Amino acid sequence: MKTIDLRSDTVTHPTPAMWKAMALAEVGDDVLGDDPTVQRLEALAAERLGFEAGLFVASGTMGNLVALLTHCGRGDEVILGDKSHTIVYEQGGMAGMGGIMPHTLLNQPDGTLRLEEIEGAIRGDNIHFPRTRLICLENTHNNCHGVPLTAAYTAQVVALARKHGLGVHIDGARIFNAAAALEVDVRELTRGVDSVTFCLSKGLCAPVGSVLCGSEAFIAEARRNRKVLGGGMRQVGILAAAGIVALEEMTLRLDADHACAQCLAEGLAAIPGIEVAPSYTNMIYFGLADSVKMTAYEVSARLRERGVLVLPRDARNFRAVTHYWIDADAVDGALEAVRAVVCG
Ligand code: TLP
Repeated sequence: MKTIDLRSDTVTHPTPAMWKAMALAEVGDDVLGDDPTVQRLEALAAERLGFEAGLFVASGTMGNLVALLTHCGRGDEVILGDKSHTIVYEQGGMAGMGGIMPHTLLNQPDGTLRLEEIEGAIRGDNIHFPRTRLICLENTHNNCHGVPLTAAYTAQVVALARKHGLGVHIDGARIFNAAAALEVDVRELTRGVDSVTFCLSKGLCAPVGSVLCGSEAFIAEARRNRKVLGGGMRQVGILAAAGIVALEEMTLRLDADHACAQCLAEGLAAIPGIEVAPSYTNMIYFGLADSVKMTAYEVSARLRERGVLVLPRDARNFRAVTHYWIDADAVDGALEAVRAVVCG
């Protein structure tokens, strides 16, 4: 039985072109600055996103943490969304590792933070207050159904940040999905911001890694912070080689994942007992109607028996994510399994 794994785009295995690139990668000691493949990836990533420099990191979580540690000192405050990955799924690393204080604002359903609420959250110069240093956005916004944030919105946040002397960081784990969905060059979505982390190991299929991009000076400091977290890797060009393929080839095909997500969302919506939220990129959030007496955990266990993996989010709701290894047949297979389990 072939498994149809829709739990996340993080489950993607390397493509044949990546295996080949990894086998042939030229490597060196990257902590000593000697790995030509890592240097190529970092330069390519910086160029693609419109920054001076890039830093290969082990994961999206590490990229975000390194960015926050580089922007902020102990006691400084960061404004970010209450549904952001950084606040929900990164162990409070900014506080634990950096003594940085999160100031959360409500994420709107479209993934944004209200501009007036951002402005209201910025601290004045007062001996009692922490110093506001940074605003963090997430694009696409995972917990807001994978919605992309527009270039126009980002520009407004950047203008606000400039007015108050703050930095802007984007958790762009899936920023190439956002660019594909909005039909813009990814640079439109990063224009004016100080740093971006994007992931190679999600929809772009590389086995490991993310890249943090910023100015030369910012990345030099970020390199120190990566080292103290144990993220200085040696002959890591083996992994960077897959990242280069991810950037050069896999960023060009994300529309196909979004089209599959639409098919899956439409098919799910047609199944009695299933309620589907709007889907914008490669994520489908769906739930069980009251008429279904099983919990989402029971449904997902029964789907697993049929070789279909989805992520239950709570007792009534699921997430499914499309990616390179999910084609039209896999979508049909998943729909057939959901129909069989939910409708009996
Ligand atoms: N997201 C994972 C889980 O952690 C939830 C997933 O399956 O979606 N930013 C965003 C927006 C993310 O979605 C993720 C991973 C990360 C950062 C962290 O990346 P990694 O897993 O590489 O540390």
